[in-house]
Amino acid sequence: MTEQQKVHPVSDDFAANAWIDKEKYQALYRQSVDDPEGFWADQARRIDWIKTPTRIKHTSFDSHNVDIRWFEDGSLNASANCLDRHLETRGDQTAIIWEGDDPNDAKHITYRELHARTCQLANALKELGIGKGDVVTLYMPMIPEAAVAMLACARIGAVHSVVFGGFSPDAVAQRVVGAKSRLVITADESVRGGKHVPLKDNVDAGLTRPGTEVAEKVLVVKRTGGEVDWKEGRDVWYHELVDKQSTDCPAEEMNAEDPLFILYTSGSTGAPKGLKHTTGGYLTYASLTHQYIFDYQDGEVYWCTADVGWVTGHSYIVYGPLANGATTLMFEGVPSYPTHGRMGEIVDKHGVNILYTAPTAIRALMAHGDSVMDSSQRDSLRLLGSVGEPINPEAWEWFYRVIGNSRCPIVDTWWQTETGGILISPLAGAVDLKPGSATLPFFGVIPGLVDNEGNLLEGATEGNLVILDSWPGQARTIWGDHDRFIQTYFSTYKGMYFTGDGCRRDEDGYYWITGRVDDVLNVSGHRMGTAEIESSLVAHEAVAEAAVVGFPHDIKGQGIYIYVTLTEGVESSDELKKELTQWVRKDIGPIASPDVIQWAPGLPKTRSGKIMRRILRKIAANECDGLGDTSTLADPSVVEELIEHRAIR
Ligand code: 6R9
Repeated sequence: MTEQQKVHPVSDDFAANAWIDKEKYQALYRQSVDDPEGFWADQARRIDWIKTPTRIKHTSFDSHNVDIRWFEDGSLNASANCLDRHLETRGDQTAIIWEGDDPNDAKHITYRELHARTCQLANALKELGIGKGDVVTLYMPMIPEAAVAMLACARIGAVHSVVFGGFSPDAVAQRVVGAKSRLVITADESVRGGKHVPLKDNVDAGLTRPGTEVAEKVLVVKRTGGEVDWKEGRDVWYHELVDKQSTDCPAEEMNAEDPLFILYTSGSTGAPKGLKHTTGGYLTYASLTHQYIFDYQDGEVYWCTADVGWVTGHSYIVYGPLANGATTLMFEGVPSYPTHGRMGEIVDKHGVNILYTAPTAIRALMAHGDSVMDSSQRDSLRLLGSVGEPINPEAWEWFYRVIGNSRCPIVDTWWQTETGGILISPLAGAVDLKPGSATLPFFGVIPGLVDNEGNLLEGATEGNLVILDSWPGQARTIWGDHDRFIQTYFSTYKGMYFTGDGCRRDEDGYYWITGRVDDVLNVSGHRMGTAEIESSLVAHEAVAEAAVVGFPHDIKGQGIYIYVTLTEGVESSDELKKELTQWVRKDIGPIASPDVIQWAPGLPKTRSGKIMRRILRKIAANECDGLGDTSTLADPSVVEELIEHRAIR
């Protein structure tokens, strides 16, 4: 039997205690698609509403008028749902376990403390003049203050826009300008793998760019005590302003469709786009998926290894778990520090029951052999999860056997920044697992596969993954650019949400995501647009033209392969390669570091001047035999030249 055919059936023991078993899954899924209004009206009761919604679903994917509203006459506050409503029943329970980069650094924060700290920051934000509808940019380490900042914004109706702490000053600037953000919250430095990253310096550098004057204040958490420059009148120490505030702050009443946050993500063209998520539908969906997909049981310790800078951190470190009164673990560091056994050691130290991580992390550990897990037992684990990119069956089996001691089901969860929460995933008590498949849709989700003309395909087949109707967690628009939202997601295939992913469906109706079919790369689970990297490169004076493609990479999933045509008169050299590598790292961030740069005297183009990426992808993957039809090329000899000088790995 090949790995792909292997099935791990639902364990009876697991199903007996799970929230959802086979029967319940079938019945609820049916109801969710036959009667979405009734289903979601029921599910919305998990949330504390100030005004209970009566209008449940008002959604249209019509490309002339994309309009998505859920629970639109309801009102609530997300922070009150994550904090206040737990105070009576679980005020003294740990809400956040914080594990520092240094293994000797850890903290437990109860719901009562988290509530108090959130109120204090919320009051401080008000003192800084921030109120309902204002956008606050967070550029923070993985410290509890990051969650506090998100919740404090939500409490007063401000909209947070989190920028991943690994991004560059320019990325911060771009997002501050794009969202007209009035305040930036950051820290002096972050600490990862023993190294310090100068977050405040990066903010300072970013805020020299034109248009960033909108950011009137910068609130700075003292994390390391490292030296920082100070701009009087603009910069404020977090502890000086926040510690003196009252621990009481009423939660603002928000309409269900008021924005909760913006999160920027990469697409196939142009600059990153800020997806807008709203309050009622997002929170309902994050909370429901967290409970059922991770089968979260009261009192368990749950750990998602993502960063709050990504959507996974929003939905499954902060909002989903806290809305459910869970104990959520937040890890500041990296899984390889101080040793490769760290992940397992954290599981033992805090008695983690549910571990949600990424294939790239699993493959990195796997490369060190089974013995990397010798320093831990991991007996507390009950369920494992994977997210961010397709998980290859070998990595799946290793995750299952070595990390999970062959005891724990794995949920391979497919979703996107745009979807707000998980759309395709097994429920471990209900769905037999096939390594490498995200299996079946969650409640209310109707996936479809279409050919390139947009015809819906039936049965076992392969095609482009679309979603046929709305779900409450869906992004409502691109901040400030609804036309781009429609153009990007609803015009390729009329009347359907296009995910950008390719997918196969097997004879059991299981979905197997095959990866992006657009010009988006997925490097170590991080999304990146080839266009972003290209526009960074051509801004360098030595570069006349650049084309970026992905290639298969053992650990990262995809690596970044760059073809560069130099400006007339510029000599190629290894130094120049290093310089271009640094250029991109500085411009976008270290996650965009090129793996391979190849000098290209010319790029393969059609007669109309379009770069034929298909050919560049093949050459990068060392698949030079099956290049397919090159007859439409303006100059086919370019291809020979590129093959001859390709970077052999
Ligand atoms: C949550 C998140 C979204 C893209 C998505 C797809 C890939 C995510 C996956 C997966 C296969 C999975 N992706 N989960 N591919 N199997 N379980 O990662 O959001 O950063 O927006 O990336 O990631 O290609 O389109 P985001």
